[in-house]
Amino acid sequence: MALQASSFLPSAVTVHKEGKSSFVVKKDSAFLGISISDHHKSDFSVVSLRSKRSLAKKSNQSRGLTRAQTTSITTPSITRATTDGKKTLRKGTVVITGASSGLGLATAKSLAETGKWHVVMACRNFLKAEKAAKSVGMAKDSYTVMHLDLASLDSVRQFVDNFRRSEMSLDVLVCNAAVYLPTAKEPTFTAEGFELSVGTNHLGHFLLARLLVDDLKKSDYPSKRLIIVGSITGNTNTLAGNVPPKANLGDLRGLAGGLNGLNSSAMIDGNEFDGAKAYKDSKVCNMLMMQEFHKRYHEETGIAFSSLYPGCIATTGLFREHIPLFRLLFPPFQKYITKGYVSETEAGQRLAQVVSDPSLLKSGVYWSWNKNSASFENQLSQEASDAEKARKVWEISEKLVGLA
Ligand code: NDP
Ligand code: PMR
Repeated sequence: MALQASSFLPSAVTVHKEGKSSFVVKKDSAFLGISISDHHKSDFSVVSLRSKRSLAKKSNQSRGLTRAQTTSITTPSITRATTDGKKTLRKGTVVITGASSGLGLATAKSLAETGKWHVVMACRNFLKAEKAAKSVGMAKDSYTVMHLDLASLDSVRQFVDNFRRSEMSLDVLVCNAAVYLPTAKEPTFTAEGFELSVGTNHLGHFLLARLLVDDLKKSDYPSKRLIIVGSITGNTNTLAGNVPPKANLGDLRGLAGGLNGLNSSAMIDGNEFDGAKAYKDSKVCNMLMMQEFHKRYHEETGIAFSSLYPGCIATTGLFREHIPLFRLLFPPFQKYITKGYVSETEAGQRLAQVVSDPSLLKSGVYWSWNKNSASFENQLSQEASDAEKARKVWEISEKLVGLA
């Protein structure tokens, strides 16, 4: 039976025109968890979070949060001889953040079963990741779980140290992990005091990628890649990207202020906190950073930088914080009405393609897939392809994560 779009709209929905936005819905009771706010201008500056950071560091250490598995797997030379004397490419090593569920897990499985990849599952919950790998039947020697909590910059640095100590080569890095907090009324924060969605999805990955780009450079693998997962909902040149609250980084005053919710807003644009918007803004940052990496590093290093929209994987843990009604109706809505739905397995195959397919080696590209599941280079929205904004986000982020 076909589902009607109107059946998803709860009674609290008020549909009206306000400026450029087409409709508004009350936040807590809605299937569409949305809100709209104004843009106020004020002075801003990058705040020093050092004391907060060192406090967070001490408390993390005392709680033993930087647990990590180390491994003695070393990288063999670039080719290996087969029994018939032919030389084939050695196994590549791919690090995937958030590989304990959803897209990350499906990608890890897809790559591991080719026998051509060793997957480093960079996860905040060691046991969950280990169980997840087993549950999808990944062979024991096809993966290594290493602890990474992107909501702590100390943990990111610790992960990089542990990875380097393992002496594995880094051939591909996939920045996949994310949190989505659409029903949160108040912001929550990372160990360093950044709003959690942008802090995890953007800043944690930014530090990780900035540090690991040196390791990618050193790899002798012929097609080195750094992939940052983006999304349609961060692109306002699409229908999905026009569902309020829309992504909008504004003039970056909140980001410049440190997203701490104290002396600055928790939102990048400096406005009132909105969890759904914070996620979409973080995806814009992800797509902008991919382009800035491309600009700064591609020519010199040959690394291919790319982003993608894997399709609407409506069944993943990403929606765990959403209201039960949303979680119930979202998959059929995407399957039968928007037809944007893809299974976790299929989305995993798509991301695996971006990791290893020779035809998807172009750098600076945002990949999408059409109805026949063929990949194509997609257009980003104006904001998500704004080179000047990318440069500013990069520079502010460098300061926030302690790289500048
Ligand atoms: P899931 O919730 O299933 O996966 C997210 C992963 O991120 C989990 O493994 C989670 O770990 C991990 N994670 C969250 N916070 C942290 C942290 N602080 N440190 C380390 N890992 C963390 O969601 P999806 O698979 O759907 O999302 C994967 C990517 O796909 C995201 O980047 C998302 O934006 C993107 N995407 C998803 C779409 C969809 O329709 N689902 C559409 C477009 C893009 P844990 O298991 O411990 O919770
Ligand atoms: Mg959206 C072609 C239409 C399309 C697609 C591909 C998506 C993908 N969505 C579409 C349309 C619509 N959505 C429409 C018309 C509505 C209004 C009824 C709608 C609503 C909606 C909500 C409330 N959609 C959502 C939400 C979420 O909470 C999800 C979100 O924004 O998370 C940030 C979401 C999504 N829709 C998508 C995709 C891929 C999502 C998951 C978000 C992501 O990971 O970026």
